[in-house]
Amino acid sequence: MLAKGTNDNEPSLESKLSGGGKRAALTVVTVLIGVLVVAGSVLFLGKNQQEPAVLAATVIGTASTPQGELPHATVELSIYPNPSTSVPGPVPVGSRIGDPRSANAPSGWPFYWPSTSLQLPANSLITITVKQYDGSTTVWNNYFAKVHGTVDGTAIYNGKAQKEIEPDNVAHTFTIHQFAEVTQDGFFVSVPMLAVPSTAKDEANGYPKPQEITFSFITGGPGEYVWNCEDPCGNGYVDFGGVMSERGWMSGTVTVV
Ligand SMILES: [Cu+2]
Repeated sequence: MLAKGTNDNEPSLESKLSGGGKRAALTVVTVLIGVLVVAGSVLFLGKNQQEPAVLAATVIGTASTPQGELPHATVELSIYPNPSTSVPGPVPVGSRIGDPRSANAPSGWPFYWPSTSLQLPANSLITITVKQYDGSTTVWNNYFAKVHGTVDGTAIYNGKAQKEIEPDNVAHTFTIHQFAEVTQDGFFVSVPMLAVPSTAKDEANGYPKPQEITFSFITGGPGEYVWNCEDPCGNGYVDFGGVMSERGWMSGTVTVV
């Protein structure tokens, strides 16, 4: 019975070959699918991890500075607590695929707008004006509640020059924090962004009246730098994960040309 059954069940050479052929074909198809998935993911992630469109400073003339008469350029930024119909916010990047926070993260993540990729002219006075619409997150270190690296050590908060703000009134910071490469000029600027009071009511655009922060600094020679928010507005490890490390939201590049 066993022998008969075995013989009966023994596949013919032809079917063995076709079975093996099927398996081989299946293996090839499986590998091909894998290759396509990986290639597709690389393309997708690469496309989606590109920096946001560059926001170039507008040269408006010259200005007298402690370093003499220099070209003067301005940049206008906003910080929003969440996207809206009027402010769509950054496009989610591929790195968040599979992240358990991805389902609800983008809508509740604050972001700099319209871009986190800034381009500034070299050896120039740069004035950045920020309309800040977000609430506070207390900084871990009061160093980041102070103004560093601006022309006179101050930033202007709603028309008033200040060297620092209350640590628990910091919403975010704009900090060009990267240690310069040996071929680049040193470049460190850090300005705390004043928070909107928690009692502030939303206006017609869905956001409260913003705080206006203006600060000026002088660029050196050409170079590639990185800026980051240093106020722990994210999640994960000491609240520096999530949005804090996300290009397009709370970190970006400063290219001096
Ligand atoms: Cu932040």
